[in-house]
Amino acid sequence: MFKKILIANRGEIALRVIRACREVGIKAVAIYSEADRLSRHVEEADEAYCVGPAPVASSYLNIQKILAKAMAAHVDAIHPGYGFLSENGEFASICERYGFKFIGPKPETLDLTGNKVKVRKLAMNLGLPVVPGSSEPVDNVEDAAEIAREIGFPVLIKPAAGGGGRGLRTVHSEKELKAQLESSAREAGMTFISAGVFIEKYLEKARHIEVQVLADHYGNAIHLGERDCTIQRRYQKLIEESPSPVVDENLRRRITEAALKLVKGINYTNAGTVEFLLDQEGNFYFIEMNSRIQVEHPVTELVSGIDIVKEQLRIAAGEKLQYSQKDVTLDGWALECRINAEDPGQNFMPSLGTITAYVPPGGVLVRIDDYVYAGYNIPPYYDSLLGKVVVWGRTRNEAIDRMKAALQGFRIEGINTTIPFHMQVLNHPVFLNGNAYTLFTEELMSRESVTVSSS
Ligand code: MV4
Repeated sequence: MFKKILIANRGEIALRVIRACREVGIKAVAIYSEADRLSRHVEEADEAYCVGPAPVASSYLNIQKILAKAMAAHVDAIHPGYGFLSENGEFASICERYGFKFIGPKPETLDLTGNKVKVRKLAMNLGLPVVPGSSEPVDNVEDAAEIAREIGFPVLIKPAAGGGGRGLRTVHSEKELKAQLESSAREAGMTFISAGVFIEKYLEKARHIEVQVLADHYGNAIHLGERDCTIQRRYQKLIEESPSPVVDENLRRRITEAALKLVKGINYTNAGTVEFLLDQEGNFYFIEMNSRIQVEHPVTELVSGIDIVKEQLRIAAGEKLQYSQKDVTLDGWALECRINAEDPGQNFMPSLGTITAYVPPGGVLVRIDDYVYAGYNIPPYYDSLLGKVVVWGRTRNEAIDRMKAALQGFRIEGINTTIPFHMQVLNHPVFLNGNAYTLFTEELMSRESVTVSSS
């Protein structure tokens, strides 16, 4: 096992990785930007190094600086967390070239899964169901129109290298196609379409179901069941749960089998997530693979009892998976609510400033993954996630009641958070009945206004 690793991240995930390191007996080295000197990940790490000014390009994305600190600290490996450099194949390969294990998949795997057209084609060839659409990148309006006519409108334009919903465009008729192709390419950072987009049938009222996997360097791959991440707003997940209220034993067997087929087909190693859409007829379709630890990993940890970050460390250190599929038992129900510094009453606008009071809830089977404290000033440079409340219940209803009680007891003053939004969803019949779908959040927010209170 490693003796010392560097965590190339900040916020709650940096703390999460530090905790896993402590448990395994690894020394944890933090990096931080000038805006993060007072962050808890800096205080909790065994050592910490400043990597530059607040903007991410000068700090958390500054490969030169990060590697210089890794060398200075004599670490064995680098954990990238999520976001930032976590799925950057070039970073992974530079780490290895400098003699640091990258705690993630091989660089070639990152290059493959980072290209949604390539991974879609590979999934198709492996026999996974994919959403009807283009099997090659589309670089002109004529080809786009032909595909769209074939699969029927509405269609969704997706950038091959996109992420976080960037550049996604729904198109309802042929006359919108040209403008939306150009607008998608522009938002994805391309000056023209340049073979960087593809087209899928737009599945209305779909659910987002993803399968957590673990795969070692000896050909062993297992799944830890599914997560349901249907409650999103503008492609930002807000509530996640495991299991999914709409997945039965039969569907779980088929969707996890498909996920493992892809994992084995691409010789994946590391923890990973295979994303699917589930339509209202119960058909599932592969959409993409995330080759990193994800924000919502705790719901899977609570139903499986497996520490996914610890498994990442073991896999990267060259250990064999300690569990076979039959050793994995999924028990009960877990629910996660993301606490963002945003104002749901103001279209989820970022809420900046100083947190004047901060008392997170505790209680039976309530887990808080956070990084802020009373007096903490939220910098404007990074994402708005302050932390996550994750609960376990024997049943979905017990988990929901536990979550509501926990959120009621969460005291955050000085800024606005997504807590009032969560309370509204947790009381909404569509969520309670397990009937949420793609646009549920947007529709909910336009129909009913969220009453904002600061507790
Ligand atoms: C889709 C889709 C409908 N049809 N693809 C969401 C995140 C990003 N990875 C892709 N996403 C979607 N892709 C096709 N062909 C709808 C979404 C989607 C979504 C899906 C399930 C639940 C909530 C959602 C919110 C926004 C977009």
